[in-house]
Order: sequence, then C-alpha cells, then structure tokens
Amino acid sequence: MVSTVRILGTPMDYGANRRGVDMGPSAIRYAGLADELEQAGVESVDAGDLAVPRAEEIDLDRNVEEDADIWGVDNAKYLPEIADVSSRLADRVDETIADGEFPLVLGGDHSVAIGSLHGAAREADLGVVWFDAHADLNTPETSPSGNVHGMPLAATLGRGSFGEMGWAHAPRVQEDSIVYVGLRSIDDRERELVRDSEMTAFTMADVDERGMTSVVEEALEIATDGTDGVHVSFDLDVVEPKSAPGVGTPVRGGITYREAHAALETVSERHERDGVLRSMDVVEVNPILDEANETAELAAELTASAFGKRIL
Ligand code: HAR
Ligand code: MN
Ligand code: MN
Ligand code: MN
Repeated sequence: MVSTVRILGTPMDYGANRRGVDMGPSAIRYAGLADELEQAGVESVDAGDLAVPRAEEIDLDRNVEEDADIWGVDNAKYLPEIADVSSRLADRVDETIADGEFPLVLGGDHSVAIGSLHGAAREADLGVVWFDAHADLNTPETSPSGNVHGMPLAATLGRGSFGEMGWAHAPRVQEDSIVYVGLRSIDDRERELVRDSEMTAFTMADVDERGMTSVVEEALEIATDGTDGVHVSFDLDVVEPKSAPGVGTPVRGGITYREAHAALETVSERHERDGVLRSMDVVEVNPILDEANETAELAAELTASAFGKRIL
C-alpha cells in the first residue's frame, strides 16, 4: 500500500493550446477523488492548489517577443511562467517525499510533469512510465506548435535549449529508464527523436498485440532497472476519446476503459510487491470539453486503481 497520498493541485494551462485544463484539479476533486482513494484503502490529505496566475493576467505579446530575448528561446509559449510554477511544484513534490508521503499531482496540462519529475528526481534515480497518445519529446526547436505540453520529456532530459535550464533538466532521470505506453500521435520530427533515443516506446500497436498487462509489466521492469523508484505520468488522452472526451488534444484509437484500469492495477500490484511507485501525475483533464465530467470521474477511478482499489 502507498503511504498517505498528498494531493498537489496544479491548475496550470500555459502549456496547452486550449483553455480549461486549469480546471482539471477542481473537476477531479468534484468527481470524488477523496472517496475513491478511501475505497482503495489509502489515506489522503489535500494540500490544495499551487497559486498559478491566470493567463489573462499575462500579456502574450510580451511573452512571444520579449521572452525570445530574455530566455534566448522562441517557440515555447509562457516559458517564464512555466518555469516559475515548475520550480515551486518541484519543491512541493520533494518536500512531500521527504515527509514520507506520496505526491499525487493533479494537472493542469502535461507541462506540470516538468516540476513533478524534477522534484521526484532530486534525491533519487527515477524511472518513468509515460501513458500518453503523444510523445511529448519536442524541443522549442522542433515543436510545430510552441505549446510546452508537447515538450515535458525533452525538458526533463535537458534536450535542446532546455539543457541550460536547471529548473527543467532533471539529470537523475535517464533516457533508458523512460517508457512510453499508448503512443499513436507523433510529429514527423519527433518520430526521429523517439527512434534515435534510448527510451522504450510501446505504441497502441504493441498494446493490441501483447495486451495491456504484459506491456505494463515490462514497462515497469525497464523503469525499475537501476533506479530507486518510478514516476507514473498519466495523460488522460491515452484513453479512447469516447471514454475520455474532456481532453484538449483527443486522438482516436486509444486504450479502452478496461485497459486503462488494467494498466494502473498492474502498477499497483507491482507496487504492493516491492514498493516501486514514488510519485504520480494525472494530467490534461479539461472539464469544459466534457458534458458530464466523465473524464475527471475516470481520472479519479483510475487513480484509485493505481493505489490498490480492486473489484473484489
Ligand atoms: N506533438 C504536438 C505538439 O508538440 C501535440 C502534443 C501535445 N498534446 C498533449 N500532450 N496533450 O501529450 O504540439
Ligand atoms: Mn502528454
Ligand atoms: Mn497527450
Ligand atoms: Mn542507465
């Protein structure tokens, strides 16, 4: 069983191209996260939300033109704001682990993972299992959109201009300890980056062929090999849009409702055996794009599965 789960809401939407994902933490709480965790038999404490200034308060023209000068980087929207939130989130994650609790980060768009990973990898060599339709490996140099939620793994690995950014680059996360599950939407330049990397990628075709349980068992083997613990990053867009419509960048052909549960049940079984899980984030829930808060409900249920909730 995991130690007390500390919920760290991170209502950040600077990394996405559509507004509303900042309401993810509220939507997941409203969907009954605390009850779900109780049913899983874990204690939880809600540490509230990190303060994140609204995008409306920030002048985007300033962002695009001046940031290029200040940071030497263009094509990474809201980078100074993301740096600020990431540093504060990383501190919270690191503190949570130091206090003996388990950090559960609620996004927010996937750029929140930059802070989660940085914090969880301060005192440990960290493996990563990345559930996502997307590879999130663009650098500002390769990104077709400039949206940082397409870049968090590049940031963590210190690729491209992220190499100079200490708040982003987490040197105790090694490429060969990162495993993708569920990929199906990769940009052309990004495809080469994934192929040329030491990361392991289980695409949807691998899930079709081998089944989710076997894929996640192997993903955990790889992510635990030579590391002190594993971070699970769960982007809700890995799930088929019919079951998870409230995400900013839906891609059809995703994992089913049951496969999603099987994936996280497999994580929890492995954790019960040898305590591998160190931290987790659940991201990209956008309740505005959802008619009945279905995606947040799924996020809450899946989190409970990860922490040991079972059918019987
Ligand atoms: N690859 C595209 C880009 O870089 C879109 C990826 C972002 N979407 C996400 N992240 N939800 O997983 O812009
Ligand atoms: Mn993502
Ligand atoms: Mn995604
Ligand atoms: Mn290694």
